[in-house]
Amino acid sequence: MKYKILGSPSVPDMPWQEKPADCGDIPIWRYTENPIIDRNPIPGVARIFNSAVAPYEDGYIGVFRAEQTDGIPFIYLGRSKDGIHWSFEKEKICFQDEQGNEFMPLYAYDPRLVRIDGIYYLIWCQDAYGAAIGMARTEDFKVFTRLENPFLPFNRNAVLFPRKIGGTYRLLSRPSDSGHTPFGDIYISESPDLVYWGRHRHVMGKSPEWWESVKIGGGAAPIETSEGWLLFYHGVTGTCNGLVYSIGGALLDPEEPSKVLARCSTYLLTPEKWYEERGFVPNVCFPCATIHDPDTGRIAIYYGAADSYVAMAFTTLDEIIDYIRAHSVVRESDSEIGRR
Ligand code: BMA
Repeated sequence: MKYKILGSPSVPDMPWQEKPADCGDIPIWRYTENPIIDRNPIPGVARIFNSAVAPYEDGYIGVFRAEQTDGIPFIYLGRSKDGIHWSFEKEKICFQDEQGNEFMPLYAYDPRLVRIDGIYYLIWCQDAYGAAIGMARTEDFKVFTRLENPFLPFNRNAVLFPRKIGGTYRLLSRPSDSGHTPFGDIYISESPDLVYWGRHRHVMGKSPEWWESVKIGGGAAPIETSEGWLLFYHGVTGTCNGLVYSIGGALLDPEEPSKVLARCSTYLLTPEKWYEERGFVPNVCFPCATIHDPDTGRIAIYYGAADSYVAMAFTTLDEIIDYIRAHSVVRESDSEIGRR
């Protein structure tokens, strides 16, 4: 292995398939049994997609965007022995506030899950008189304590870094509008305590590359590597038939992650398979999590497909970093500190 994954525990039994011979130039290959979560997975839930997982105890745990049969999304907890076959709790996660009172958002979608210093944090999109970021912590996946919303509306696609950098928590987000948002760049904010957020910086914007020319948004929690923070994100293009969501990749500066070190000018994965092209919202690949193993450099990417399914794809750290660098175009708005 040329490069190293830092700060993450070993995951010796992580889900994995070797790269097929016919995978072509692109260094990401899909799991052959995709999608891993099919329609109508639990009574009262029509679709699960855009969801996040993490190693936990002797298996895996996850927080899942579950679109109920009334059309409203909430977050459900799921458990798996192998990271591929999941069983779900029958009821959506019920949060409590810091005083112990029950808290249920009006809706909740696109959750991310990250462990910092032994505590798991959930970050998602919810209503705060407009689409905004919700946040909660849990230590045991039984009690979920809702924290203050980090930002004012409108904002979506929040992704927390898995450790403090320079003594502060860091959160990527995508300021947006109240609808389907025809614009959007990724920003980063800092907090000493996960309550007060500031020092907002621009990280990277939509680009002149056509596949990400409408908007971009954070995806999986960044992976700390010897080469910088590896970020899988989504990039969106517009067509006469609607938006198309692809997966992109970038490397951010280890100590000042508002600076982009490398950014792949081409997509890493774009809708091509039936479960990506056909569904409730066609042509969506929306990454929300990775499982990665420092001992082997293996990375499994979990992504929502067509707002209908969860799918997986694989890569290795060496392959993905070499590919991102070989195809990197970093523009001035990516490489400066992002403060105007
Ligand atoms: C975005 C979010 C995602 C969704 C995508 C495509 O705005 O709502 O949850 O996957 O649109 O519909």
